[in-house]
Amino acid sequence: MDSRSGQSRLRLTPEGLVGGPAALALCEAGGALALAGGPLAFTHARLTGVDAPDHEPFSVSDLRRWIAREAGMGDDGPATLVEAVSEPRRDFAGLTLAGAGVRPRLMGICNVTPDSFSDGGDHADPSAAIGFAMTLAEAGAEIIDVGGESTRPGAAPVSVEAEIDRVVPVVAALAANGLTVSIDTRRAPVMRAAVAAGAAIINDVSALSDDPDSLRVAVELGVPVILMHMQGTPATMQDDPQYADVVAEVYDALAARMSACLDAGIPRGRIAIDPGFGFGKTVDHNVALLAGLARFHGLGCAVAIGVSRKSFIGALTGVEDPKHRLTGSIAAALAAANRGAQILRVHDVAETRCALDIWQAAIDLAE
Ligand code: 7PJ
Repeated sequence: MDSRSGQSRLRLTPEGLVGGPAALALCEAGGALALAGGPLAFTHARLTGVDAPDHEPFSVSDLRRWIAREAGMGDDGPATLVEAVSEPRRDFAGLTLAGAGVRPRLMGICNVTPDSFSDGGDHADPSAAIGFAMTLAEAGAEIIDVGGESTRPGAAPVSVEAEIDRVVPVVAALAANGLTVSIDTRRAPVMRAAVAAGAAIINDVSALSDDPDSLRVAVELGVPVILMHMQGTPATMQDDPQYADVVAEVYDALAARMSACLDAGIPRGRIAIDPGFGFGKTVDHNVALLAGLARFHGLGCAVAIGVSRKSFIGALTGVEDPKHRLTGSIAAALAAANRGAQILRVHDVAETRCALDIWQAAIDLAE
């Protein structure tokens, strides 16, 4: 099995993350390895899994020695895993994701729904949604994520036709204005209609598994995909989510979806993964995923996250109204940036961009 598709039993969590000139100097001196091609690098790694040696955490020099010792293991060995964590990510829908001076890309949320959990009904008609999305782009969103179906528990079902009618005029107008649009849908006919209207990315909260046609259609459409993890279905996913080890299980589930995509013909460079905050997860599960986010770079592709205004932010901060969860959402976005996430899906684009401006300035100046 190819450990880069995550099927190996080895897991590596980068630790000792540094950025900016310090990262470059440490990489040059051999004391750090680039994380997904930078801008961050890691000086240590925690290894888990049955094949992992028992002394940890490893320094990068320890890792090199171990790689040399296990050189015969082929794709199941540490060399392949370390390369997956470290090698530069490809451009995603024309966006550079790796290298010195690069920072996480902002994906602004534009729900064309009457009932999404934090902005339902705010811009349910196409012209309001188009105007809103244009303001997101001006504020710094490099991707606009257009969705026509609420996945919140208890949301009213929407027909495929209604979903297409909601999203297509918005996608078409935004694409005609030169914006990079992702279509947030689980349905193959919506993917097809949205890409025909100019969408450049498919963002599927079921990781191309809900609709039996979706994987085939995504291959045929040839656009990049975001594979998000969900336990259960939107209607019941929050009833009693269970994991023995949430980071390992979400990683394995995403690795399996990634293998399915690779086998079907979607190249790794056209895939991003997303642990799916709030989708069949308790507060503790979400926190563990945020803390352990760096491990997902072992899948060898871009990491996207959506934490904006979610209920675990409300639970951790005591802020009940989703629209008032900005501060917690920004802190969570920065925590993800500090772990090398390349795409941040957010409601509050202008505010998150300001936070990233400071994050980047602090990193680039760090000695
Ligand atoms: C996510 C999403 C997420 C990705 C939604 C909400 C619920 N797509 N679509 N990641 N969440 N990739 O906006 O809170 O976390 S819908």
